[in-house]
Amino acid sequence: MLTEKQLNEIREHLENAKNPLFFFDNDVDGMMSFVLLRRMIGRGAGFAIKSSPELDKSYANRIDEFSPDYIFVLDKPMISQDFFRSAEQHNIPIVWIDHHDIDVGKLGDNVYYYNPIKNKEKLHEPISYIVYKISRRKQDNWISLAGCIGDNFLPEFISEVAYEYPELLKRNIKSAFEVLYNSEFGKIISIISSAMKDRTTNVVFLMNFLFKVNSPIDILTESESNCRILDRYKQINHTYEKLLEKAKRVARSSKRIAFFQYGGELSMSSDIANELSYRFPSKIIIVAYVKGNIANVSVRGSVDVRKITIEAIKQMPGATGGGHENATGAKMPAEYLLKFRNLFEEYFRR
Ligand SMILES: [Mn+2]
Repeated sequence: MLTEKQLNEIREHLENAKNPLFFFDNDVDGMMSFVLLRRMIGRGAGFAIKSSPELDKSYANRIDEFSPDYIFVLDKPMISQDFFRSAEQHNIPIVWIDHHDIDVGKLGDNVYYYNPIKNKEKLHEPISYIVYKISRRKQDNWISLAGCIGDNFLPEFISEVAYEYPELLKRNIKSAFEVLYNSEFGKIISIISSAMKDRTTNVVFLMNFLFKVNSPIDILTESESNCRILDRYKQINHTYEKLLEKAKRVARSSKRIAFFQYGGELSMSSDIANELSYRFPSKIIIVAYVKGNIANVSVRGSVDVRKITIEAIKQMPGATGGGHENATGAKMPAEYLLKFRNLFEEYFRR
């Protein structure tokens, strides 16, 4: 966690900022982090960053467009040199709050970098957790919770939210996945996530809705103000449920390794892989989304799957990948997919 001193510094930056510009990671944790700060100070525009892993120079145009006096970057591990240069030229401080374990190198005098992993206790709480400790707005605890669950993290204040909304959350929930797949509250994360994959105008609509919304129930209950968001969710969720059914059938009939491949317009491999790993905890899950001759693969397992993922991509020209011990991702020419699968089969037969 950040220290109280660091939290105070960030509060001070936020107070000083009269016209802040926010950039945040394109996921639920990133979005909720921005929403929490926006609700706290009531000003500032925000953009989800779609370039990965870096906040790239295309976003520097936003600096000219908005002439901010402060830039806040949330949940993003890297910022391009062009972006830094543009902020420096305009003399704009950058407050950068991240939780990825990465070496950012030497930063300019105008950059204030905060990362809990650099502190004594090397924890990497989601940014929406940290930002909630900054805003201290109790009424927003559920917004922070949604961001945390999106990052597979169970915060201690879940009991408060469960107490306030017993119809959405049971007491004694044991894991973030349990919230996601086994509670009404979990739907909120899927709703936000699917809305973020929508056209820009609809993402703006979502943000404006979240600036004002009073309770999680207002997200889940269909009304004039959120029907656009819920329609999108229903459409994506329909596709998701159909794919998941197929994937579950595959997982049920497979031994150690469940391999599921699909195509179509929407990439959902990490979502499907996560849910399969929750429903089949003893199996190693490989989900591949194939489009044209590229395969996007998500791997999950309760054993170390990173080692074999990295070993495998080394044998495949043009493949990239990596991640955490129990969750990895890889991108490869589709022709290697069978080889990738076979390497896992062989490795875990040993
Ligand atoms: Mn993120």
